Amino acid sequence: KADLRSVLAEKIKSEQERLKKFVKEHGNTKLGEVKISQIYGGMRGIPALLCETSLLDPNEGIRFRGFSIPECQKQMPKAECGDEPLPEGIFWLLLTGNIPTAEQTKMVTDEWNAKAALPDYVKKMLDNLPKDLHPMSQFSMAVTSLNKDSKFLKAYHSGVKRAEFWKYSLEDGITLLAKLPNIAARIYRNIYRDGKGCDEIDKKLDWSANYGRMLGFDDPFFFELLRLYLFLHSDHDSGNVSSHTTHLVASALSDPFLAYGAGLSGLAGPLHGLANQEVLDWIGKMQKELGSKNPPEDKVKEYVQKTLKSGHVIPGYGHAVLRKTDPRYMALQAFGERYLPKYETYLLVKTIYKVVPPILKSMQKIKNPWANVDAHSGVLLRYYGLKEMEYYTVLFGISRAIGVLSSITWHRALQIPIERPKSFTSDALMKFVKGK
Ligand code: NMX
Ligand code: MLT
Repeated sequence: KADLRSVLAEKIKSEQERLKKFVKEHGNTKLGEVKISQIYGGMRGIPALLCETSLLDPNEGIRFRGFSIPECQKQMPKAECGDEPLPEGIFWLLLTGNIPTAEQTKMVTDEWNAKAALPDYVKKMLDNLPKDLHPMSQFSMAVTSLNKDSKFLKAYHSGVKRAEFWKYSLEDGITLLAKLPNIAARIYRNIYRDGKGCDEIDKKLDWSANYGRMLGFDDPFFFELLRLYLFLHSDHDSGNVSSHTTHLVASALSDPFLAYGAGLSGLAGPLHGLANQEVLDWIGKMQKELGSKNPPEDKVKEYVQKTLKSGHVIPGYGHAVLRKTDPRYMALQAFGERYLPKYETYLLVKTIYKVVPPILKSMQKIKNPWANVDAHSGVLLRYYGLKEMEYYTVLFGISRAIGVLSSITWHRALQIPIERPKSFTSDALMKFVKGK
């Protein structure tokens, strides 16, 4: 029945020794070379980051501490009447590397429930923001503002030793995760429900069910979808924009609230987390223009071609690392097949999956023609009545916090220094090439 803090402290102690030895022995081993094209190409493929929590394989997709999505679905603790992993358990897994017991997972749920309440100043700030300010801007502001009571910040200024920093970062991470559903639900109710609804935690429920309830829903199948959603988006190695931004900011020893506030701003970009909003918007426009909720394949093909011709990307398709269909897409697709197989927009998502890859494959410049997670998440939320597309990325943001806050704790435990890669001017690169 060991608790999270003591399990983690043990793991950190042994990893500190193991990794110190590893770097001492192999610190000079080369992993690759950097080409000039990579400097101009978003650093694609440059092996440069440490991420202990998950590993992304271009063909297989993500593994969380070595466990694939189906393995997590099989082995992780579930809610009483659910089949999907509890995100609280994923937090335990990402932090410690071990699959928790049901009892250990419940300890996380209980702690998050106990710490969920928002300070009055955060509530007031959210209640006074303009309703037409994007939910992601509101989300990032609320997360940033929580740094007023950061334990890490306080510890840093009171002279706590560097070796102890991770403990205070962990406390901030737990506090933040506990409060995220409350923040997110308040934003939703303020924008779409005139501020009405509950913000009280039901201590008998898990994190996802409480979030669903605070959003104003009571369907247990929707709660199950939230568990799946919040599990799937939790981590995607550390090179993606939201994780890398969070790491970069935290490497300056900014506290976890500041770091994740910045990460959320990156997640809000249309090429990253905002794509789930864009997908449903694009599908809605297609349905309107073609005059059908589930248009035939040839019409969908024409619409896709038209989108590409107008210079837009097909949202939900392609990926900087993946070279096959995202297994997160497959997990969401399996959920759709099980619970809403006849829903017309779900059927259209299936048609799009049939039509888009061959078209993108024929455009040589596109490295990955396959669907990513964002191609499927929105349609499921919509089916259960969460129809406000502009809000979708907030769910992604609640989930991604699990991974990046675990990573901050590890980076502090391993005392990874401030990130500061070298940059060049184009003239300096030309001079370098001439001198060779
Ligand atoms: N539709 C049309 N064109 C595309 C697509 C797509 N789905 N994906 C890539 N391309 C283009 C891309 O814009 C680039 O064109 P150009 O050289 O003219 O600038 C070219 O193909 C080469 O891009 P890649 O090297 O294949 O992809 P890259 O690694 O640069 O970008 C994404 C990855 C994900 C940003 C890109 O595939 C994309 O814009 N997809 C649509 C948006 C999306 O679904 N984003 C969500 C990603 C997942 N997430 O959750 O964050
Ligand atoms: C993510 O989950 O962060 C996205 O798939 C983007 C990425 O990995 O680059």
